[in-house]
Amino acid sequence: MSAVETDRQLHNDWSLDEIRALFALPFNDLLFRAQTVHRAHFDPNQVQVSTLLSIKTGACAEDCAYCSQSAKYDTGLEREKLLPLDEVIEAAQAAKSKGSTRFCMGAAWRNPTDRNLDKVIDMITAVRGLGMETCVTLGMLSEPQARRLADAGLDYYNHNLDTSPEFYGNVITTRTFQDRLDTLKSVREAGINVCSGGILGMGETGTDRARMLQELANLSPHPESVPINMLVQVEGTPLYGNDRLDPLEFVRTIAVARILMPHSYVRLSAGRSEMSDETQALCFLAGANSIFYGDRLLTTDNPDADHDHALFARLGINMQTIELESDRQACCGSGQ
Ligand code: SAM
Ligand code: DTB
Ligand code: SF4
Repeated sequence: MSAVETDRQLHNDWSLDEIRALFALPFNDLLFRAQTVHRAHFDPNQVQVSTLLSIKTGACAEDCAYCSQSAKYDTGLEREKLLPLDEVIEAAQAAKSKGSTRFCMGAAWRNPTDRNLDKVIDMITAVRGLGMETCVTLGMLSEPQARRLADAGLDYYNHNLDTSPEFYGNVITTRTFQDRLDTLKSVREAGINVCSGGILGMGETGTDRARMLQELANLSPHPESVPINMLVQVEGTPLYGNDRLDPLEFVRTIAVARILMPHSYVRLSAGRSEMSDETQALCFLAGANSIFYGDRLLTTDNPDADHDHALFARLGINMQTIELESDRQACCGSGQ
């Protein structure tokens, strides 16, 4: 594929048929194409690493059928109030000392109150002060709240579409797909980088996976970061005991995301603890270039740092250090 052909693909009007045609390619053809797109825009042997911390855990009013933190399901999870600032700083320092460049703070809220937001802003300021990038995921945001986070210097806001608009009602009934798009719009308009993706393995069809990617890829501009999660089945949630998704279908979804959103970081997110090293290697070949790093996600396990170091060494992958905007422009142009 020529560079011109690769660049022509940076658009926001992908049709479902085009996306389904990508999914239908022979596996090797799809991975070759994804890797070609990946190499045109990124160092293929570099992976960005982010560390998660749950800053407020459990007792959430929403009914997301995958989630350990919904008050609607008995998952045995211990609830925790908003963490004190010093505990957050300590966790961020530990993540930084292990090589993480971005610290992502997640709260089990439907939406933050303005008082909660004051406290989260103190956390953002402190973590930035350590020289790390910041990301928060706090649920729905109003426009003024998004502007306050932008003023605090927040780098990324994570808010996932989770699945296709058609399958969405099977997973969440307490907020709509449109609510999610509205939050993403507020985040984008405030000038914060958008992190948005979804979950696979919830019982959705292949068409649902294609539709979810279509919704993400037709956001303009594309989300800077696209987390693709494999469902972590949590006992007590409605999705516990679902049939598992074929790992190769997960790899295909990563590859299609890479082709549709060539400049975005595609994150191999939740589910790595239950994935073989070989499946993860295929995800990197398919164009994933970011992971959550550290032995905990929000409430569930993630591979420990030693395991990830060993895997990266076997694959010859480097962990990305914080990239300066001037380097990015020199390497890859200004993006979209
Ligand atoms: N409460 C906020 C919200 O939902 O917007 C932020 C935290 S929430 C845990 C962030 C995202 O994590 C969800 O949108 C979902 O995509 C992902 N997630 C949560 N539980 C998961 C699970 N069991 N398996 C895979 N992904 C999960
Ligand atoms: C995302 O897409 N995945 C992360 C992050 N954004 C906030 C969360 C994964 C959570 C997995 C289940 C848990 O640990 O509770
Ligand atoms: Fe609450 Fe977020 Fe879990 Fe949904 S995903 S139940 S909003 S913490």
